[in-house]
Amino acid sequence: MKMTFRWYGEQDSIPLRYIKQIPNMSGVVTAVYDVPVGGVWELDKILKLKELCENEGLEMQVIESVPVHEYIKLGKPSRDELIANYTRNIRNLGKAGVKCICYNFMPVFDWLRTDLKTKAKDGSNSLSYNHAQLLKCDPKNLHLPGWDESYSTQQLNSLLEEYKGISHEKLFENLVYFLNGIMPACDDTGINMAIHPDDPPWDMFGLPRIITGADSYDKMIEAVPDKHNGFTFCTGSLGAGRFNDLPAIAKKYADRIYFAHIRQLKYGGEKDFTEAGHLTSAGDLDIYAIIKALVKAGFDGYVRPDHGRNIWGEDGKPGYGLYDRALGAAYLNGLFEAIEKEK
Ligand code: DNO
Repeated sequence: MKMTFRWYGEQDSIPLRYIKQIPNMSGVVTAVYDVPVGGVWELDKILKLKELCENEGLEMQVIESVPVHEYIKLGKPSRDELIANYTRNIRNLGKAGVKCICYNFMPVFDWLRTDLKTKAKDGSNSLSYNHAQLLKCDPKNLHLPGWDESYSTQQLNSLLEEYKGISHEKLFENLVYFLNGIMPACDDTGINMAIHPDDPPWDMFGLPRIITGADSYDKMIEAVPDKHNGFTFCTGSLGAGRFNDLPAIAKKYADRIYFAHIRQLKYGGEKDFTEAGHLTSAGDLDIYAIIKALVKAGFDGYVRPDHGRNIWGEDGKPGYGLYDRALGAAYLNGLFEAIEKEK
């Protein structure tokens, strides 16, 4: 495995040098942030970003994310042009030595939480999700913490309107159409596409969510068997669905898991959860069993510690501060070393 760390580009408050100082850090996971969704990432922009990383001794082999335009998810006529742009991005990223692209296919919203600073007894804070609270929100006038409010209320309303005609099946068909359009570029460049699961893995505000567990993985492989069609195995996203057996998923799909986001959850009510420190003992996911299943099944992808708490007085980007993610990386390094040596 290769240990990596998410870095939000030059606007990130965490310097690359600090990331490099975390033991065993091979590189960062980053993106071009100043091109609107659907646009083309010019090669020189990508190379500049790569140079920044390499100057600090870090690789840039994983991109998270190249976002997918809503019109591709909706299957609108302009999708062909947008898919052609996406393909150009894949080819440019390939020229820069990128090996893996993380993306998602969630309509309108990415990950959703109801609180970004849930305080624990020890004074740390973390993200949490309360289903009853979410149900009280009006999607047409949404002010959820952390949600990237990239749409005006009017744009959001018309998007929500358009999604009324999109069933789970239709959304899945549109995903397959998209994948078939980009696979030739992946075959040529060797880039692996790694879809991120829906977070949390259930429908939101009546919008369909289709990447929710093992069944979705089976469907995707069956529809697009190309080896470059693979997964970002996110323990927190899949784990929020109590129906998911994470070690079993890790074992079954290890050869298609190109990227692993490892984090911990503490369950509350039936659908509620609070994020926690990475250790198995800190929550309800058996991180040890998950890593063991990955390693034993021959997993050889990229790993990153996922959301951390804010600790030691840090007031970092929710989920993406330095300290707790660095502790997470150290813990994961230890688990991997122990399990690999025992193999
Ligand atoms: C949240 C992240 C997601 C992820 C995207 C991938 O912390 O894991 O926002 O980057 O869903 O496209």
